[in-house]
Order: sequence, then structure tokens, then C-alpha cells
Amino acid sequence: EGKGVIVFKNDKHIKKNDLAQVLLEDKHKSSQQDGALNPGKLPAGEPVKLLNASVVRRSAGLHKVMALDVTVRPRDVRAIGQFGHAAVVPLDRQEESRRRWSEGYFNVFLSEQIPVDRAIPDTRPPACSENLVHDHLPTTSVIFCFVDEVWSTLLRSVHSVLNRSPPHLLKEVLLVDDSSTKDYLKEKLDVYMSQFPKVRIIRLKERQGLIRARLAGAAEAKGDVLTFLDSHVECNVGWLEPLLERLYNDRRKVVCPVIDVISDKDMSYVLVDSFQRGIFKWPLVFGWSTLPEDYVKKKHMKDSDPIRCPVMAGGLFSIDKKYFYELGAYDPGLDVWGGENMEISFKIWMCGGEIEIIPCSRVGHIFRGENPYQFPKDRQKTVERNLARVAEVWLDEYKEVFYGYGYLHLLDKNVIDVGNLTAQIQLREKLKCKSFKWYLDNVYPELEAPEVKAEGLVFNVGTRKCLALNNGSLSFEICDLSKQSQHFNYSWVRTVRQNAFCVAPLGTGTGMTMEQCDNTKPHLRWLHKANKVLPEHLIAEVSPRGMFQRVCLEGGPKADSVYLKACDTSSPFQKWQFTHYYAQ
Ligand code: LR7
Ligand code: MN
Repeated sequence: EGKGVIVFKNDKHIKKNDLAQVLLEDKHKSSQQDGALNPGKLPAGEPVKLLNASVVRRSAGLHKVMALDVTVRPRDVRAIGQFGHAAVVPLDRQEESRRRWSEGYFNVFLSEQIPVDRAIPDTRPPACSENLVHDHLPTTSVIFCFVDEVWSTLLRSVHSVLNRSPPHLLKEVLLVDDSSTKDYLKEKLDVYMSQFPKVRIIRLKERQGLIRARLAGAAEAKGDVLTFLDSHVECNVGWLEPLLERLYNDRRKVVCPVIDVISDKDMSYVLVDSFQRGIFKWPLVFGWSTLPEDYVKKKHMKDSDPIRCPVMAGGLFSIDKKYFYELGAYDPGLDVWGGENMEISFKIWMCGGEIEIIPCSRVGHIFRGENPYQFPKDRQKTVERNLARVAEVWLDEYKEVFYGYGYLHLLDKNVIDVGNLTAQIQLREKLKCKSFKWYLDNVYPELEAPEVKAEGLVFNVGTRKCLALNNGSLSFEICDLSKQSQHFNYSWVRTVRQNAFCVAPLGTGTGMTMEQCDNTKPHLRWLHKANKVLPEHLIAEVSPRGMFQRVCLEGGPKADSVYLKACDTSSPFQKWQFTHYYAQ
């Protein structure tokens, strides 16, 4: 008929025209195979429409995931990149393909050659097509935020949603244009998308960054659930229902598809290993990690079972819209890109929710080496500032671990201004969220997160005596573990402290004093690179009369005194060791 066909893989098929009445029956008969279908010939370049299909539900019940895929039998089987295969640049176009790489930091040339609605391999674990879902699932608004996205990948992203989402569950597709500069994303995009009634374009007058762009999209969304996607993805067969099913059963679950890989070089669609979960390492660096084999065995996990994630990657997830707002959405003070995945992950877990990857839901994403758009301010400074906001609001005493791993400079008040955090801190109180320690103990116990770098007695190699704090002044005593006055911490922010007081250098040749600890004061920081085997210096940076100098803490060979002196690598009186050292 020159139109598309909806293929309900396994058991159901419906010929459609533009206003199909899709009748969902309670039980589908497995005898009705899709083998009898003829997808018909479609005019090249014209996407299959699946819109305006109204749904009549005969009764409540359970049905199999509709593996709705008009691309199971694609229009042009000979097109390059079809079926998710690797595409090859012809010899005479290689120069062009190289030249155009930086338009998107992936193979833009090839992306343009492959069909916008190509078929991709069904990468779901086999059990997924047998899983049952409810009829009355919530609807979703799919939100794509983009800035200067490549035309072909933006289109492919939208087509994959339109073609592979059950129409009755897809409320709308919102395209939030974060003030793109490219001409083709203006009128040309409006015209193209006007053929799809479900697609709406929201234009931001000023560049907001992806975080506030998502907030703008969410504010316009009419669906029950918000589904955020990056603008260079391909949703796979049956991707949506398993996500919505999980939320339907528990609205405090926030669910992510498995993120398959679309190669930036040849655009092939590649499935990723099973049992991957989202984690972070210090200082809040996102990564993937395979669940330990014995954990999988102990829990009798199948490759189709949901996987609990300490943090999400950030770009692809579904969340109940009301719940998103109950959680205070994103911190709107986060700028442009980065850190928002940490913020929302900590918020979800610490305030009563859960994050899961649903292996039956698969979405491919082009991973690229660089951002193809400009950052309004310096990229690194933007990300650092976002992370510092997250650390200040959510990490409690563990924020020192974050700063200690390479972000000490952020503590300096005049280096960055993290902005006002009052609203975020109040939100955390209002929601009665649990502590970061609770999160570490319960959600992510595998993370090494000692609160301090070292602690215990501070032993001096030359004198074989230990530091002690008596009546507010530092002295030197025979080591005695039972004396609390001899216990110090070497913190992640490099202070040597006992309770609220920190050892402060006075200057070369002079003694030491104790000062109220204040992480923003660089003069309280000591460099100390020892471990449980090797004692090392305690180095302070002082600037008497404006002259910057590195000096070392020395234990007096004669009197029981400690003082600062020019560093001497051979002097045992300048070598110190704490009783315990933790992961560096
Ligand atoms: O200023 C901007 N405005 C935007 O609208 C910057 C970006 N964007 C859009 C952009 O066009 C894209 O669609 O936001 C989306 C994400 O930007 P990417 O694709 O440049 O980000 P990414 O894939 O490199 O980075 C990941 O981390 C980001 C941190 O802020 C976001 O959370 C991304 O959504 C996230 N992507 C994923 O989770 C996909 C899997 C990557 C992994 C691991
Ligand atoms: Mn991306």
C-alpha cells in the first residue's frame, strides 16, 4: 500500500495506515508469525510514519513486549551501514570524510550515507522478548536536548524513537534546541519535523547548557514519564516498554537502558558486555564496571535482570515526571555540561529512590572524543565548578576526599565561585535525605573512601618520639598510643589535625601553632608522601615577607621541640610517619 507496517515481533502484526486503530488483545497467539508480512516498498528517504495511532484497550492484562520495528525488513537492504554493519568510506572520499570529522567528532560523512531509519541488530538478551509487561503503562515524553548536532544523527535519533516506540506510550518527542548556531537546525528542521505531529521543537533564546535545557524540556512535557536521550542515539527494538514497566511498578525507580556503542569511526552498532554498572571513582569520575562474577552467581542473576547502579551515565534515562520534580529536578546552578549525572544519582539514592540499568532496553550512542560545540566559558572550569557544587551539597565529610584527589585549588575562595547553594542544601533537608556515608555503606560499599589519608601517632624517625598537643601547644613526647593527645589525622585536604585544630606553620626557624581548621586556608596544608613502609617529610609552604618558600617539619635532636627548617633529604629528624595509611 506504499505505507509502513508495524511488526509485533513474535506474535502480532498490524497493517497500518496513517490513522491505524491498534487493537491490543489480551493474549497474543504465538501462531501468528510475522513471517507473512510484506513491508511493502517505501519511497526512498521518506520515513515510515507510525503516528496518530489511537489505542483501544480491551481489558487490562499482561502482554509481551511489542518488538515494534518497522526496520526489521528495511527499505533499502543494500544501503551502507544497514543492519548496523560497519560502513566503509570509498577511497576517493576519504579526504572529505577526514575533513568533516570535526563537524561532530565522529564520521559525519558516513553518517550521512547510511539510512536515517536503518535496521540494527536486536542486542537484547534472548529472554527479553518473552518478558511480560502491563497494558496500562504510563506514557512518556522523549526529550532530546541538542546544540549544533549533526543533521543525520539528530534525524536518526528521532526516527528510532518514532519507529520503535509503541505509539500509545509515546506522548511526544521534544527537541530542545539549546541555541544552536547551525542554519540547518532552524527552518529546515522545522519543516522536516512538521510531518510528525508528535514532534515539537522548543528553542532556547540563549545557550543554557544541557542541564537547564533538560529542565526547559521537562517543563513542557505532557507525558507521565520523562525520557531523556542524547541527540546521537539509536533506540533498539523494544527499548521503551521495559523502562516504563519498571517505573509503573515502582515510581521511585529511575531506569536506564544499556548504552550500546555506535562506532564513531564506521558507525557500526556494537553490543556491549553484560552486567555492566555505572560507578564513579574519585574525584567523581564516571565509569563502567562489570559486576563481580561471584555477586552474579550469588544473586542468581540472569543477563536480563535489572542492575542496580551507584551512579548513572547521565544522558539516557526515564523518570516519573512527578518524582523528578519531587526530587527538585536538577540543580539549575549547574552549567552547560558535566556533573549533573552525579548530582541526580546521589539525590535519587540518598533521598529514597533507586537507579537501575534495564538490560532488555537498549539504546546505541555515539561515543566521541571531543565535544563538537563551544563551551561559553572554559570547559574544565565549568565541569570543576559543577562538581564542586555537587560535592558541597551531597558529599558531607567525604567532600574532602573529592578535593584531595586533585581539586585542592577549588577550595581557594577566590579561584572559583561555586555560587549560592542555599536552595540545594534546603532541598536536601526538606527531603530528609540520608547521609553520604549511608550511600557508601549501602549502595556503593566497593568504593574505597577512607575519610582521611592517614591517622594515628605522628612518629619522628630521628628522635623516635611523637607529636603531642597539650594545652593548645605542640610538643614532642615518648610515643604512647593510649594518649589521645598524640592522635592526629592527615586529611585529604592535607591538614594535620586533632579534632577541630590544625597544625599551622609560623615560618622558618620558628615553632608551630595550632589553628582552627579551615579547608580554604592553603597555609594549613602539609605535603606528605609517606606510606606504611617509607617515612617522609612533612612539607609546608610559607611566605615570610612575601617570599614563597618550602620548609620541612623537624623534630629537635636535643630539646623536645618541633620547628620548621630548610628541607634536608638526608635528615632522619625530618622524616615522619603516621601509624595508619589508607588508599592514596
Ligand atoms: O550546552 C550543551 N547543550 C546541549 O544541549 C551541551 C550539550 N548539549 C546536548 C548535546 O547536544 C547532547 O545531545 O546534550 C547532550 C549530551 O552532550 P554530549 O553528547 O556532548 O555528552 P556526552 O555523551 O559526552 O556525555 C555524557 O555526560 C554528560 C555530562 O553532562 C551528559 O550527562 C550526557 O548526557 C552524557 N551522555 C551519556 O550518558 C551517554 C553515554 C556516555 C557515557 C558514559
Ligand atoms: Mn553524547
